[in-house]
Order: sequence, then structure tokens, then C-alpha cells
Amino acid sequence: MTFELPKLDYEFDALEPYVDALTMEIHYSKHHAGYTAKLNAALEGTEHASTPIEELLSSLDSLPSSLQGAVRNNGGGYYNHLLFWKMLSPKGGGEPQGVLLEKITAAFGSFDAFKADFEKAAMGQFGSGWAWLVQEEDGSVAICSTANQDTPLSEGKHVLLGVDVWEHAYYKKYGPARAEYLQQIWNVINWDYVSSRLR
Ligand code: MN3
Repeated sequence: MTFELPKLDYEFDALEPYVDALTMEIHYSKHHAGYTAKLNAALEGTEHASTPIEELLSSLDSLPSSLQGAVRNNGGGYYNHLLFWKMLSPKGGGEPQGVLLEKITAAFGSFDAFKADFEKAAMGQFGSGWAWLVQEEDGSVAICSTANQDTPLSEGKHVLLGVDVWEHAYYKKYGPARAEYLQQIWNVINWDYVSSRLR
């Protein structure tokens, strides 16, 4: 088993009431575990079984065509959730500080304007996917979204923050109200971790 499900830094119920315990348990124990197992199964016995996940995802086109789908979907799911759990914290919320806040203000005008733009991108992602804050080559930050488990890493972008907008991330608590989930998720965003990802 090359890729392992990471230990969570908090309990399933630690993000209540914003992310409910049952959603966390299923999301981690079924969805993330599933991506991990399927990724391992796809790579087992191939020359890529011990290639770092970042390397696999940033060079999808150079992989054998028989592996590209599994790495894109299950490798993307494995990697995106690795980051997502760290981007959340029971001690999260509030506003980013320092350099990250400066970059956000420079790009969007204010933190509130950034949140509105981010929520718009997340709402505009039709079906399953993610909304992202990424850092560009020139150091500036930008918002984008991806479908399914596609990750900005595969487009050469450096991820700072990602929010899962698959229904499995919110449906048990919020039903179809993705907008409400997005408004509440800010309460548990771990800005210290997001800031630590700046290059
Ligand atoms: Mn998910």
C-alpha cells in the first residue's frame, strides 16, 4: 500500500455545527478511503507504485493512458482530501493574516469581496467539484474551480485553499443548500495552514 489514509488532526464531531460528525465520518472513512484504495489498486505492480502523488498529478499526460483516468479521479480524490482535512480546523475561522491577507486584498479588494467571489465560483461549479484559491507563478492569488476530483496541480497551479462542493460534503446537514454550506464553512477554515502553503 503506497498511499495511506492520513490521520485526522481532530475528531469527526470537532467541526460541529458547521460540518456535522456523520458527514465527516462518511466523507473520511468511505469517500477518502475509497479514493485511496482505488488509487493503490490501480498503481499496484506498475512502475508508478511509489511515485509521489504530486508528481503523478502534475504530469498526468505523461502517464500510460491506462492509468490516466484512475490517477486523475482517484489520485485527485486522494490528494484533494489530504489537503482539505488540513484546511479545516475546530480552531479555524476568522480572517487570514499577514502576507496572505495582503495578497487577497490586492487581488479582490477585501477579504469580504474575496469570500463573495469564492462562493460565486463554488456555486457556479455545476455538479461535483471544488472551488480553489491558488497562487500563480508571479506570486499573486486567484480563484478557480474544477470538476470532479480534478486538481489545480494538474494545471500547474499551486493550491492554497480548496473547498469540496460535492454533495457528499454537505448534503446530510444542508440538503441541496450549497450556498448555506459555503457561508458556514468559513467558520472552520484553518487560515494558518492555508498561509503556510504560500510559496
Ligand atoms: Mn469529498
